Amino acid sequence: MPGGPRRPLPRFPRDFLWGVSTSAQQIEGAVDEDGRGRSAWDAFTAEAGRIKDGSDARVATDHYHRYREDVALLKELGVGAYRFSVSWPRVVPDGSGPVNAAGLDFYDRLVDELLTAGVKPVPTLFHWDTPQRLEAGGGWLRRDTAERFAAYADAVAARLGDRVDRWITLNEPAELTLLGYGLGQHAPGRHLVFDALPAAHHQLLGHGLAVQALRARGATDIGIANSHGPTWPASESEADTGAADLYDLLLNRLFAEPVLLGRYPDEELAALLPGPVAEDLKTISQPLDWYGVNYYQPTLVGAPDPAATAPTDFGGISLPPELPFSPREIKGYPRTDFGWPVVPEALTELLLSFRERYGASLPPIVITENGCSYEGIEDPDRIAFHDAHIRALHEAMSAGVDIRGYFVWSLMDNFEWAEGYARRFGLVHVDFATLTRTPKSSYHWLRDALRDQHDRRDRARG
Ligand code: GBH
Repeated sequence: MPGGPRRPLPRFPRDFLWGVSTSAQQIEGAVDEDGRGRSAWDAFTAEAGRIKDGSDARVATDHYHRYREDVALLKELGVGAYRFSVSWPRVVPDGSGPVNAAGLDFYDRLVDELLTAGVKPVPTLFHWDTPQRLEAGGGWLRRDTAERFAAYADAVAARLGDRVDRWITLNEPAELTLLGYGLGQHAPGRHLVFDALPAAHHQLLGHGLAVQALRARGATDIGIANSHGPTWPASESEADTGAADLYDLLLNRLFAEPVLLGRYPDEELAALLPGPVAEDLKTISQPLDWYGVNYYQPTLVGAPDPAATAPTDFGGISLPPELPFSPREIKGYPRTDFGWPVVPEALTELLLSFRERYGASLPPIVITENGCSYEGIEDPDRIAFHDAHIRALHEAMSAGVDIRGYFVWSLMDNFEWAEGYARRFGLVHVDFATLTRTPKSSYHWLRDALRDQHDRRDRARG
């Protein structure tokens, strides 16, 4: 496909929302400016050996100072929406207590700049940057963090709610629970394995309380961004299908079902969770206006090797041998530079399975992230990746799944968490020495594809 002529994308509905995504900790930099408090990631990156290239996010892409240039790139790209995240410690430096007006000023300027450019702002209230003050006291392992999160959500909505109508509460609570509290690969670097589960419940509770806070401020268009992918059993054996079911339960159903169905997928598991869980589930399951899915790849899962004693590397993540499942390499598909398999048809499979699993309880879906890491400003593989995934999504729509938007991760290369700056997911290249932005071929491809959607629509209207 790279290099050759490309078939035009299928036609999408007029109001289908095309966008790109970023997150505060990954792009903003300016971590000490205008009264921002420290985040758990600031603390984590300061610990030796946590980040593969030894880097930190003190400057990142310097978006805090260069947001005008970045909004100009969004405008030229022609996307209808921009998903960014608000930094909790920038707005409430200690996580609770006084609101930092200067921190809110930044998002105020950003939102105005976006609206002037004709791009819809879609803020995410939390993308993993817990205020360090709260983290030091236990972070999401504590119930009151959920209440503090809702108070922060209220402060953001009070300031931006006159111009923002679409909100996202949380980004991928599954990843923060697993990687941050379970396996210690992300901030806060805790290695609690199954004792990390309270962090999942408290994030979900925080989501529900934030929905209430946003609605009380008049918001009418609220979703969550959960990470999901199909789980494939390594074989038909009982051991492998059992391990795959457990993986699916922990990474997919544990986060979808409380939100969509108002229950946990497993009673034994629910019994491990702290607090008045049944009561909390009512808060967690308030109807959403849409459901955000971050999709990257399917996972092939088998039973653990009983002889294994050393951790195994899996897509950059080190998995301890004591886990009751073991992800396996998916063969027969191309891979990104990160080593992740490229399986667009698994996106169709995922979307169809969501409709099957959740039926009438499923609100319209928005793909809030999909992306890949490749080197280079000439990036035909990234073009092929998005082209194929957009077609896969369209296929699910043709089969009747209600999907309302597609957001590319990411607008620009950025701080890729434990990988540092080594993995590049951007449509725009960032030279981290000079902070120069250069649109990649994929940026031009998406711009042309979006123009083509508009042109065909205009022609159709005659
Ligand atoms: C997202 O998480 C984050 O929201 C975003 O901040 C981040 O920058 C972006 O993705 C890119 O990483 O070994 O082949 O099974 C992504 C969640 C979970 C996706 C682990 C990849 C493992 C790949 N990721 N998964 S594989």
